[in-house]
Amino acid sequence: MSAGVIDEAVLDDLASIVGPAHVLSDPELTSGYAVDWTRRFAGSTPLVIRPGDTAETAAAIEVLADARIAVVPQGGNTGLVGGSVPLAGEAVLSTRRLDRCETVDELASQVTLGAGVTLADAQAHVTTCGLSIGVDLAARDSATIGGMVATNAGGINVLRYGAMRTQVVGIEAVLADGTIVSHLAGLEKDNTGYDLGSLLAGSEGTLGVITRVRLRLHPIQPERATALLAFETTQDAVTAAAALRRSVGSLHALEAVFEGAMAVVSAHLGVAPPVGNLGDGTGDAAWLLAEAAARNDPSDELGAAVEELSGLVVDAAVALDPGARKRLWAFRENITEAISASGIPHKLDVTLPAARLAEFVDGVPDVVRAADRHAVPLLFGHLGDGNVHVNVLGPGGSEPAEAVDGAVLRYVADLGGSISAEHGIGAAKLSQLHLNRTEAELAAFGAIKRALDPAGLFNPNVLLPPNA
Ligand code: FAD
Ligand code: 2HG
Ligand code: ZN
Repeated sequence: MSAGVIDEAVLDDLASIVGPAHVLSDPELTSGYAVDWTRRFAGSTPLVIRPGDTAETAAAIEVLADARIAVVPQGGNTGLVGGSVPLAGEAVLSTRRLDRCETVDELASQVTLGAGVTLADAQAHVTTCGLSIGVDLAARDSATIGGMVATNAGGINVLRYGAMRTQVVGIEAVLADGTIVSHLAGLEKDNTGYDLGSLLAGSEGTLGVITRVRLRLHPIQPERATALLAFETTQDAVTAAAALRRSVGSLHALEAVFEGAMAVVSAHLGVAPPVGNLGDGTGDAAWLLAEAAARNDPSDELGAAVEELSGLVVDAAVALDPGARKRLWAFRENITEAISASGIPHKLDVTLPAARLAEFVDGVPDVVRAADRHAVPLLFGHLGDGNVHVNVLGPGGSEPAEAVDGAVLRYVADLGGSISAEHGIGAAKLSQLHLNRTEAELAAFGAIKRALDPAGLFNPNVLLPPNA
């Protein structure tokens, strides 16, 4: 089912649909579509198709379906689980030309966007109406709205607005036989059967190509206060995070950086954190980055809550103006880039129940080292959501042993957590999905997949184990 050598007639048909400039087969032009952001996942493709609208997408998918050519939908290619690249010679359908931002519906506080619109462009588009997209993440300049729905992306504001699925009030998609399903009215109350938007959210390109999305928007909270808080132990940081969630009504983000990751990002930035004791990267120090956002200045509310933490916090730096806030955020937002500059990590993106969070953070380094004694775990994440990013590097920036992934994910499952908090399953965690999903659930997933994609042409090596 991989594309292999493509028949000339298929190429001609595709060129007549999307235009010859948007059917790429020269390896010099296609190779960038075949390697993921982390460089861990790389394949090859004989064909990249770049449709300009939904009708072109549908016609192109119909041609691929007739020729039984498997296809990987790709947006910004910032996914971190190997789901966006052709690992078995599939064709790639790039959504980047589906980049139309429709007029903001100010009465409904909603907007319909092409799947290929980047988050940054979407945000800029709705900001002019005093509104914002509820999901924000550091890959905003490249990640697309379609990709974010397909992965049910999380990011830094989930504790306030929920993840991407929560934002979706309408969807348009092309199914495996080229059928277009479109339900974009955006009615807040609409109980007319199955919710295809919810189903496609988190489907990772396995059920359809999302072409347009209608999102619910949120009033901009223009006044911001940001605090970087330093702690001596994980438990202190976890206890403080729970207290901030309870006491700060305007809490907008609550992120954590643990010592190893802080050491890497500080070295990358060439700046020491303004508070806390950064050791050699192997100690228990922890930092929380808390941001409050409201219509009126939330600094008193955040400041009072931080005062209440006096027994736990070692030191605190508070920033109010955009420049100072950006300098604090740099210690969190640049971690992924800093790690990538040091090597090719294995990325394990997990959620723990609140009661097991500190135990996990303190216990996981031993679990990693038991699987690969040279491996280095680097931890950070969206602590307000119980979401820890465990990045693991091998010696000299090499990849760690594969056994690390299974060991960490089994540990997560044993503690009652999820093996994927926000990045998805992709190709990276497919063989571990059974840790969180029962046989009955996997069978139901398989039945849905076969109903919507009977020939198994959409992203065949992603999310679902082969026997599901
Ligand atoms: P891609 O990488 O192109 O694709 C991802 C998956 O979606 C693939 O399985 C692909 O087949 C499928 N897909 C893409 N577009 C479509 C479509 N239109 N229809 C159907 N399927 C489609 N993620 C978070 O959740 N939270 C974060 O905080 C976060 N921060 C990040 C920071 C950095 C620096 C980087 C590099 C990544 C980060 N990510 C984060 C991961 C990534 O940005 C998200 O997964 C994002 O949603 C992917 O969007 P994309 O357009 O790049 O999708
Ligand atoms: C983040 O929260 C992203 O910064 C990326 O989800 C996490 O690099 C990672 O593992
Ligand atoms: Zn994240």
